[in-house]
Amino acid sequence: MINPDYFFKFLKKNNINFFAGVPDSVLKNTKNFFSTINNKHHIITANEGLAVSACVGYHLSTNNLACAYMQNSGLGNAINPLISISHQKVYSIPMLLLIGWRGSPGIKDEPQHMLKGKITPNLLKLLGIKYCILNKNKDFYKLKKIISFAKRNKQTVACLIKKGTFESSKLKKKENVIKKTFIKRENFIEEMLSQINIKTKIISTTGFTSRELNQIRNNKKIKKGSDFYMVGGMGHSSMVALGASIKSKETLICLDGDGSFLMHLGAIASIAANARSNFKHILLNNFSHESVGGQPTNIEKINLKNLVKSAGYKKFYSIKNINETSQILKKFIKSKGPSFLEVQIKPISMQNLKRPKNLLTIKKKFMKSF
Ligand SMILES: Cc1ncc(C[n+]2csc(CCOP(=O)(O)OP(=O)(O)O)c2C)c(N)n1
Repeated sequence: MINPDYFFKFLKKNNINFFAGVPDSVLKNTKNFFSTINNKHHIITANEGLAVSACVGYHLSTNNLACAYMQNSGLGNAINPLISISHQKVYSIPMLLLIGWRGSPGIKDEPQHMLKGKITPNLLKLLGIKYCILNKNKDFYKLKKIISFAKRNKQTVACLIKKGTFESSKLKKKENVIKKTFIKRENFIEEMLSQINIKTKIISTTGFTSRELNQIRNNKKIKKGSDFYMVGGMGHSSMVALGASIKSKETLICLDGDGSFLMHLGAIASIAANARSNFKHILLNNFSHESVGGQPTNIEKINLKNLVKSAGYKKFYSIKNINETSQILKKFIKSKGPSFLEVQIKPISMQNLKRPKNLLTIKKKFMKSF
């Protein structure tokens, strides 16, 4: 195992002092370090492409090498700036990618990670990005070598980290001041399932939301409505919901998370311009990336009502307390959409959460419901 505090000391010694990225469960033990440095040295970005861009800009103004961190599923989001801005055949910008390697060969993982895990090294090769795998302390010399290569040749390089590589940090985490919230996601989901119509379709986002929806449905044997769990494709559930709502007469609910919502925020313009009255967007807002460690999403300062109303959503609702949940939810479900409901939830999830299994069966059942 590798001590993450030592890892960052090593990067500092190599003059890497600026970080931008999207949190990831494999890199979760880096969060104490990031919580201790200020925002001149660290930016949590909405998606991984934006992390690469921030590192490009940092290099332009300092001539220093920065580090963009991400899960390998986010490498897809990063490909455009990696090819079209920083690549050696374009602007040749040196940078270190720190990549959490879900689905790495030989390690059991979820279906949505297995293929990306397998092709990650080949993707890097195709992108012309030299990489090393950091497994044990002995591997630091490889990291040193590729960082020197990056500096010398003005190229992007990558360091792959497998699940379980980083041990706990000894640094004291600086707590983020996250807004006080009162509703548990599981309680809201239960209330929602009790209020929906039998034909309602729910498309739920990546992380704990889909897992809780699936678990509550199974535990309570709720047959009303049909679910499509977006176990991967973070940030895409609202557009999948829009696509599914266009030809349907039934209510379509997108159950989104704040990190996912921000990842492809541009979707709200397409939704507002194209969605019909059956489109209902729920944002389960815990102000954090709870599923991967609770890092802040930076959504706090956004006035969500102004944001979605100015985009063109017809209605906006907000639930902040348990005792107003049932009534506001009723109004929201009845409303003529596209409508938006923000539910401020606690960053606490159900115990012993399982994962949706048999994805093809889930898809088949969902398609049959139309
Ligand atoms: C493209 C991509 N980047 C990063 C991740 C890792 N990831 C999984 S869940 C998650 C957090 C999602 O945050 P949010 O939507 O607010 O939901 P919460 O976890 O708070 O319920 C992240 C970053 C991913 N799955 N895909």
